[in-house]
Amino acid sequence: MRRKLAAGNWKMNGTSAALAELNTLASIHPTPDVDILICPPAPLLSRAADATAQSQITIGGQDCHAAVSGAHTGDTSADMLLDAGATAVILGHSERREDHDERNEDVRAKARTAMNAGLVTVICLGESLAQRVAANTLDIIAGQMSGSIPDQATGENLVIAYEPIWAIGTGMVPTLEQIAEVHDFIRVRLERRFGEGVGRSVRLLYGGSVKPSNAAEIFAVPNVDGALVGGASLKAADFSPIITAL
Ligand code: G2H
Repeated sequence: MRRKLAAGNWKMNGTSAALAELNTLASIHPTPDVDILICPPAPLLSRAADATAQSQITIGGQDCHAAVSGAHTGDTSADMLLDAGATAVILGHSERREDHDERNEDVRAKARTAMNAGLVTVICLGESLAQRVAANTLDIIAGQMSGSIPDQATGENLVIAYEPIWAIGTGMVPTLEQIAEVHDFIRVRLERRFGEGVGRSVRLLYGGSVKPSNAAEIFAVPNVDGALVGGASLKAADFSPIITAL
């Protein structure tokens, strides 16, 4: 049985004042029956970990470098994330793929390093609107899966987030049938590559304009094990009903 996961991606939002939202979230959900992961900006990580230390909320990074350490100005290593109190890291988000030209092989190298360090990796996949319109969605997802997911993936160290690029921060959400089609496709390919045991244990999140108003219907879709939530994770008042809907 896969445990549900509500993951919040704060992106480049929030300063120390935002940590109060974590206290509020923890007080609303003292004993959640789902996993809750918040990924704040890197400078907030250790204070976010401190703020949630007495709660069930876990903390994650939004990226890490493929190298273990070295001359990489401005970058953050997997070990640094762990040291700051993170237990997970988002990798290959479409904003990183676009803004930083991250290719599948870059994501795979980062994931390998993060898994070796002991982090849970939330690897993001998703098609552009042009790819969707051209009926290339499943081919794109297949290529991203084989290119971005390392061979050492397990049900414990891998979470996949399906995030259609055209649905991110736009308010546009795919139909439930479109979400189901892609999640089923990802599940089948995981089982084929890693075997049924691992393939069935990897959690599949949907991401892209998840809100309190649409969370329940998305969570009812087969093979949706939770959500990666951006804008609606910034305020406890918005994220809490999404957690409850899981
Ligand atoms: C997709 C998502 C979080 P939002 O990027 O990763 O953002 O919920 O704001 O669309």
